[in-house]
Amino acid sequence: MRPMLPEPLKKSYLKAKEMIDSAEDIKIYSHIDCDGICAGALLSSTLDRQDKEHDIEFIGLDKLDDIKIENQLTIFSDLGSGQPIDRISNSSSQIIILDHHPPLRTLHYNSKVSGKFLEINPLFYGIDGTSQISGGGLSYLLAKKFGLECLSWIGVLSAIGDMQHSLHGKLKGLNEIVLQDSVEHGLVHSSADLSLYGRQTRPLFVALSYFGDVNLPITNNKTEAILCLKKLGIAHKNNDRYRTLTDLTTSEKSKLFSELVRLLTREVPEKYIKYIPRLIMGDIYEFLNEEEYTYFRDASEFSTAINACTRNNNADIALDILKGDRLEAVNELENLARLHRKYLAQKLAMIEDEDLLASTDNLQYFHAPEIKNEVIGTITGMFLSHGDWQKPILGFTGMGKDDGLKVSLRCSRLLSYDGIHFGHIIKKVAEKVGGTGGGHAVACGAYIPSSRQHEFIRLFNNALDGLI
Ligand SMILES: [Mn+2]
Repeated sequence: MRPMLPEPLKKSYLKAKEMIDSAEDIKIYSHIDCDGICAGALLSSTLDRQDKEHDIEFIGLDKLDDIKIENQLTIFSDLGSGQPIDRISNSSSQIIILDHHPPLRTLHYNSKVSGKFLEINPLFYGIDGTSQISGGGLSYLLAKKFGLECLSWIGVLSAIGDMQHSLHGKLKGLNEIVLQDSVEHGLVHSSADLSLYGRQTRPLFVALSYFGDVNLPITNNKTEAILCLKKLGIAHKNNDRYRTLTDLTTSEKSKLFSELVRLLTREVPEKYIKYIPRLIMGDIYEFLNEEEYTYFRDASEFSTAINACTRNNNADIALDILKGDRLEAVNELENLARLHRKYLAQKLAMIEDEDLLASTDNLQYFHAPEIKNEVIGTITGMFLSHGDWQKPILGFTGMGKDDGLKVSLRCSRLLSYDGIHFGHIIKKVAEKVGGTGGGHAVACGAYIPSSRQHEFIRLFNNALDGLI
């Protein structure tokens, strides 16, 4: 069944459309991550089609305090709900907030500043913002009011970039409206399939060797991955070209599925066995207007490419690509992605060579101040397969000028399937040491004072007693 927008949410969208229709000078602030860039691209494309003059800027949450509201209408997307926007706005300007993060204000605030201030947040209506709708999804629902269903694929991409599918292996809730629109318009194909990362661009044996939720014989071992395929009678090359996951026939995929189940069953403790299929099967989302064997074709790979831009402060390249301005942007993106991969590989090697990984009873961690704080999460996630998959891994780095630390946590999805939500735990522990934190069950982070790092590790370890 098609999910429906709650009536009051529909009214809010109508109101947002009216505010845009009557504005001449518009500024968009959107969050600088994959979801935020998709949200910004959706809004900017929508305004372009209405011939509305506008500026767009991608910012981190820490920069929101510094902005001045000067335009007739300012739209905040994928951020704003958690910030005191009402305090920086002035009486002559109008504000729209489209955000799915926990709100500071109540719905009631909208009516107090009637006509000037509109905050759209699914949490006002009891709709979960981590698995039911992304920031980009909220922006798409506005684009839809202007009849722009042709942009729905960007809403799908934003949801994948925001990991909205991670717990259930598929898009749920209001995300399904976005998905159905994109399927009906021939933009997206979605099906249940093997969910190894890199289905369009990575040789299959490479994709297999990156399997990191559980340490298998094939993990970080390309030779073993090729042998595994040989044993199953699955060719790893097609003439001169390496085959990718998307090249496999249905029967080859089911052979590979059974083999992965067998390998995993041997490796994981009893309590995780029931979650194994969820680890290797899930819905995949393919963009039908994109060329095959490029990373634009697959939603997960596309979102990684966008993240490579945001982590290197090049949101504009990603914006151009999403808005269809591909000529130069694709080359720039490729350069950036190459540099990005090289940087990640160097830093992974450094953590290994310098033996930085330490562990306590319930967790493992490394402290690497030379790693850029924008990529500490990516590197922590990649290092998981080099450590003990049964414990979460925390990566610490410095914050540059001030003396705080940024910490990112990653863990095997099996831990979250079993009910642990690290985003909630890290928030509590960070607050105990005077920091802030939060995020997803399997990918989250915090900012803490440097002087309290050891206390943070000790408290975190204690918080996991009996859970791991
Ligand atoms: Mn978001």
